[in-house]
Amino acid sequence: MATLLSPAADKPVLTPLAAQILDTLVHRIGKDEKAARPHDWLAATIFTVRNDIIEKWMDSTREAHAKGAKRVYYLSLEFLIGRLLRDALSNLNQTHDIAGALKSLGVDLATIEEIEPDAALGNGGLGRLAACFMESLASLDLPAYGYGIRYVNGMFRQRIDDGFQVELPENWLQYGNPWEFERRESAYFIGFGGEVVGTETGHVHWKAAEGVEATAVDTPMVGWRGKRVNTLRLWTARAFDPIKLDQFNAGDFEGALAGQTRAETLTRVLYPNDSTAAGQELRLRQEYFFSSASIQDIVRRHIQYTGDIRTLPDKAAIQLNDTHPAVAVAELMRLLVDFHDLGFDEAWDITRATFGYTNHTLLPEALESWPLPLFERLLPRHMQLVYAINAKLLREAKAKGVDDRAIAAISLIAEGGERRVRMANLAFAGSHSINGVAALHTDLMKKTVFADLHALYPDRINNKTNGITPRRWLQQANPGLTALIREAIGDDFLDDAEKLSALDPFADDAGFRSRFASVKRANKVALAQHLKELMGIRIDPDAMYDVQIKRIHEYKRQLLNIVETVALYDQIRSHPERDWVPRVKLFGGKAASSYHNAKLIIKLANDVARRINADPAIGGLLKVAFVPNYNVSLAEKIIPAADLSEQISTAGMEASGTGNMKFALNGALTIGTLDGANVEIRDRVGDDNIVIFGLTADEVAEQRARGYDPRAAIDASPELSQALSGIASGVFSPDDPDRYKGLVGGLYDGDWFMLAADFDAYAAAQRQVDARWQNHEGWNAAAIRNVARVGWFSSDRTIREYAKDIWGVL
Ligand code: B1H
Repeated sequence: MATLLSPAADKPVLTPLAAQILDTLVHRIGKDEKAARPHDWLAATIFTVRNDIIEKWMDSTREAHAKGAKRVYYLSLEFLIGRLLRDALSNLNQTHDIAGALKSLGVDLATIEEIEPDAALGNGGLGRLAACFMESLASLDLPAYGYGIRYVNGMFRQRIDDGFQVELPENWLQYGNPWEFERRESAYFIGFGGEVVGTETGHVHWKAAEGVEATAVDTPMVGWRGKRVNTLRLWTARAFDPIKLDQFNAGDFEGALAGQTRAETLTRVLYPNDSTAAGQELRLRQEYFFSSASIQDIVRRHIQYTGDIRTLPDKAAIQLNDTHPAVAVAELMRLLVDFHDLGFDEAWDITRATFGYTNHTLLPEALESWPLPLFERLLPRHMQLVYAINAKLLREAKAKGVDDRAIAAISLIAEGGERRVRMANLAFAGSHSINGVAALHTDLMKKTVFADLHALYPDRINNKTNGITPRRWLQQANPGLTALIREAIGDDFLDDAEKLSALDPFADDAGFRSRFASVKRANKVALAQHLKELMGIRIDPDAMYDVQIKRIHEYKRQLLNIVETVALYDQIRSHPERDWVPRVKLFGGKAASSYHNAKLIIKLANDVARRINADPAIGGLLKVAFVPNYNVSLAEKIIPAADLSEQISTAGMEASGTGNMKFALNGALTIGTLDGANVEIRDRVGDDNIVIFGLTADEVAEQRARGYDPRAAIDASPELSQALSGIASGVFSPDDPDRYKGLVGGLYDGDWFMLAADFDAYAAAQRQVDARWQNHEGWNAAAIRNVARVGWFSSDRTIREYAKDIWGVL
């Protein structure tokens, strides 16, 4: 090392930080400067930054312990983290120093940041929300743990082959993961199957037939300004007795390793469904595996700190991220009753005081329920407890005069047909707080899925409108805009996003508008460059960037956007003399591998893009692109460059949406329905700064009840009829003219998502968007007002509300 630090004639002296990175490269990675590849530099940089983080991490843990603080536990089957290096550097205010140190070593920080793999342990909004929450919990200095699964293969990588989605495994751990710490000492036995037996003491005991070991793997979660570092604890499965020595010695290598393989299967892969319950046995095993490990860990920590299980609700708040961890309710009951000798009623009070449950969807196909025989076979003791909980619940309801219909709706067991365990009802019954994720969604929860439970427990349902972390989604993703805002209003907004409101008057300042427009344009140029490299497409930064990026789902209505694109294409061809606004339509998103229509919609977007982009008659007025492999890192590039944000779900179906918030914060205007958090975005930015169209949730419900006739709606709209018949007749799929017959036929036959009902309103709204775009000053003023007025959608605000109203930690 001494030679490296000494001023050689041709080498500048290294700063201590640069020397540290180099030392890490040599002694941890085992490479010298010459042999080091970008991944080696990335690892060396992360290991170096980590040292600082570890110290803050230990401080945070010690402090919470010393204070006897109540801890928040966020249980989630998904954490869609993305990359961590830029986030950690930015939150620690080390970006400048590390960039400088690397530069002196001939390494470009941005280049190595770009090769860090995304931790994509989630599907979409639900998983990303969990990641934003982890960041905000640390930023607000709240002691908290995230609990989940360390999937070896997270979200699949999407390739587009000839317009079709192909799913490939994403091996995010292939170069190792310098952020994680395996904790072999924190390991728990997780049982499955077997039977429940009585003991001499009158207790019952679950004798599991098989078991795996859950081992903790910890990742530090750094808060803003490095205030606090919390733990994301992900469980990995290993065979309890990895190599059975006797079998091994007898030469049965395969048999000896079979248990290991079976155990590892548990944490191998994330189910790639968004908004649909998977229903397979492996999924229930995953759910129980991570719920049990987490609850055992929480109870162990509590006993270690206090020695008294009865005070658990004073020291632990456990939040269930949807029903995926709902079996944790039964698991805590099992530990309290079977291992801590509490009576059932006392255990139930403790359980309910400890848990909160967040509902994220009303879609019937997403509401988890498990066939009773499967649940009983895998978790016989939990089945008994579910029955006991149900008996208590239904007795309470009966005593309050609830009628038989409502009793059936409240029951944890769905009768009629195959009997099933209803996880949402279990989560509701086992929690003192049940929250929705946007005002409209919470309102609909009370009126629909939980109507009867709500009538019985009217104080439990509450709203917590989602939020996003402004560190990742403004400061890090959009440094240009961040710098401009700092110049205008100072730094207060960096610590409190609601202070962005000070930017409001700048919408009337022509000089500021012009600088704002320059920042947006620079972001568009950068995106154009990226997409050229990524997919060979050329897009004009002076065109309007009109973006719909999110999971592909019929209720999100990418099809409405594509069909309108086709209609616009027809219009431009018929009326080339009109003053059309040049548009680039960007689509991105993954379809669940088994979701046929979603995959067909991807192919249609690609078919439409190919045809339109190759048509010289369009003269560059319209460009369409489907960006492959949409993920968190791509979102960070696309959102700052967007002009128009497409949030066009059928009203009543998108619980909240969070992409809508990210776009508005980056100065895109929203075209959207009155769905999810769009409603609250409109309330804050004002009617003049958003384009709202279409049926309301009430009107959707009304039309469906009345018997909605899509054929009539289609026939009434010449534009829609023409676009649909073009698509159905193979104009965009000459190689397979019938490809979209079924998809279009489905609209005529049912159109559950009300595409036809909303089409004309949507097309008209798009022409209104065009008109607004023609007035550049007006557009930029509205965009600035969006930035200034959506600070409330910071996840800091959301977490503060959870902390006060649900967890009792603020
Ligand atoms: C949301 C899901 C979801 N809601 C089942 N529900 C899943 C359901 O693998 N599964 O079985 C996975 C995910 N995800 C989303 O949550 C909502 O659709 C969004 O509107 C909302 O913004 C987001 C965060 O609350």
